[in-house]
Amino acid sequence: MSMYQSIMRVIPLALLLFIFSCKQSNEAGKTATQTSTTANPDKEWWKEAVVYQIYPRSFKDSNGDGVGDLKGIISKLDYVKSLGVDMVWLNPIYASPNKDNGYDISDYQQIMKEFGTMQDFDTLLSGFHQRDIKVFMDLVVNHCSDQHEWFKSARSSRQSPYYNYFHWWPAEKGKPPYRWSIFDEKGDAWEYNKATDSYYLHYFADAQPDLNWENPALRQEIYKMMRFWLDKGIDGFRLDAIAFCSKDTLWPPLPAEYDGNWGMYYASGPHLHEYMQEMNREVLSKYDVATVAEAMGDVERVMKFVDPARKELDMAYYFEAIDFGYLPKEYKMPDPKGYDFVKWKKIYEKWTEAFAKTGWGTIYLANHDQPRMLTRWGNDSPEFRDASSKLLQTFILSMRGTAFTYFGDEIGMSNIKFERVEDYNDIELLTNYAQVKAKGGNLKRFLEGMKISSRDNGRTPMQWEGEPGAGFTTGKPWLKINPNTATVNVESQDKDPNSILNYFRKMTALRKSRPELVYGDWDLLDDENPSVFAYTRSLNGKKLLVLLNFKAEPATANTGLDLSKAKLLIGNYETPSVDGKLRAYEGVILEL
Ligand code: TEU
Ligand code: CA
Repeated sequence: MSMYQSIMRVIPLALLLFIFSCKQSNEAGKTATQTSTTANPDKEWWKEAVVYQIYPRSFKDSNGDGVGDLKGIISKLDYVKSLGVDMVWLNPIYASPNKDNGYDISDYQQIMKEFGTMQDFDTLLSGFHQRDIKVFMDLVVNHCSDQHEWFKSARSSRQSPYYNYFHWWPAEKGKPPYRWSIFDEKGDAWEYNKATDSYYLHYFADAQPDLNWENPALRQEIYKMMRFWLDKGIDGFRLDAIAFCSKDTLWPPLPAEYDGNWGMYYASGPHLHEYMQEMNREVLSKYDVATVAEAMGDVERVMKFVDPARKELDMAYYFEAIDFGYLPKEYKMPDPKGYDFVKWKKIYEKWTEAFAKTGWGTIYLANHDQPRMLTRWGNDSPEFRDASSKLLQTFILSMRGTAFTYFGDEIGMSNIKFERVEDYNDIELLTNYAQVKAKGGNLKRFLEGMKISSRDNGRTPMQWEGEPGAGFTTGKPWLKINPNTATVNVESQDKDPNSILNYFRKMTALRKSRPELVYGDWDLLDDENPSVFAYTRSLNGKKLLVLLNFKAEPATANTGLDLSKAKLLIGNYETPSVDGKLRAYEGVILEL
């Protein structure tokens, strides 16, 4: 059959489906008006997708050098498929000196040597596609590496054609106006460069010079590079730190109103959204792909990226919930009193309602910048590892927004909790450690806090098997493996029908089979309950009730709903509760 013939066969079917789905969503519209979050979004594959994030350095090492690689991922394609996920987000795999593990790119069109070759990449991409799994790449274009050819040339002379690919402050004008840096020991985002007698800007480490988006030639280079990957057939991008890309190049003094919250100022660049619209017009709109923005900022700022009328990006992830519960003005220091659960729920309520009106959000409890979700939001003691891991999965996969799962969370991996600073690799941790040290601060207290919050907790290698190399490597792993791999690993959980892993698989299947969990209205119930997160998901006259006890003591959900005829869809205990009385970390989804 020719391409033309097969298209002609598919069109009538597609039309029928289209008419049917319009009818359905009209009906959805009718029920939706009864509730506060009027959810009647257009259907899109990326709204329905369950995303699995792979940190390639830590997933699977194929050649014994202790570093995960593309061939390693290729050997686990069937495993990824078995999870029931639809999309994979790969952290950066481009050439990089790895000052920030791939977030410092020296060549956007080459694969990092340790990870493999472009041929490996092509095999990986087609392997995922054969299994109906889409692939998102990380697009890191707020900055590159100081080893990128552009920067090497730029820093050699003010006459370099690449000089204006970066931001410079000429030394003859004196010291540059203060800019805060996230990964700089002195906290200073300007670094002096002798050959040009000028300072370059780096919001992150000095090895990560910021690219000058105000320069149209630079933007065209980026678009060209994006087309290179899109033409290979990738399915979308996660846009790293994208909110920071536009800068006010008059470099006014940092506005006092943002004191201590410079990130919010950085996320307010004057031409940010013009650039997003240009990128959409010139690149993204020409492909059937989706995007997710790492969007710093408040609701108003974040919505601008995803309001479909603006034609920018598709989904955003926000930070307010994930950064909750730390002491103010300190780097990720957990509040010893714990976090205010009722307030945390209200943060989700605020964002979920905002995304019900405009655009589309994401739900995640961990990623490569976060500790393990089990330790931070659940309970990693042996007694509660199982129940609380399953509880958190139930949460992610029943909230409204595209669900993101971080590799290893499907088996309940937990923080490694390093004792010594020498065990850490992460530039963010090492920078903050140096800052505390320089100020004569309490290093012991700092390291205690980091056992809960540091990024390396989420970067230890995947636990495939019980033996010391965890089935991850036959060599010395680049970051220590959590010794609990002896009991927490894929091999043993795969065989156990009641394992965390198999619960995850049931949960992804449930999300697929119940459109309420994707498109349904979301309503928070029993708002002030200090233990239970309770909400409904309703669509087309059907209503699901999700009850999640986030605490180690039993708790009762007072939703006011009649549960007498409730039907159990899933629960994380062997005999799940159907009456609203929940055991420690118990979670259930009921159909009303
Ligand atoms: O993170 C952006 C960012 O602003 C980080 O400061 C992040 O919020 C922080 O690490 C949380 O602890 C992105 C990437 O996700 C991160 O891995 C990179 O290090 C960073 O950009 C620089 O590229
Ligand atoms: Ca390797």
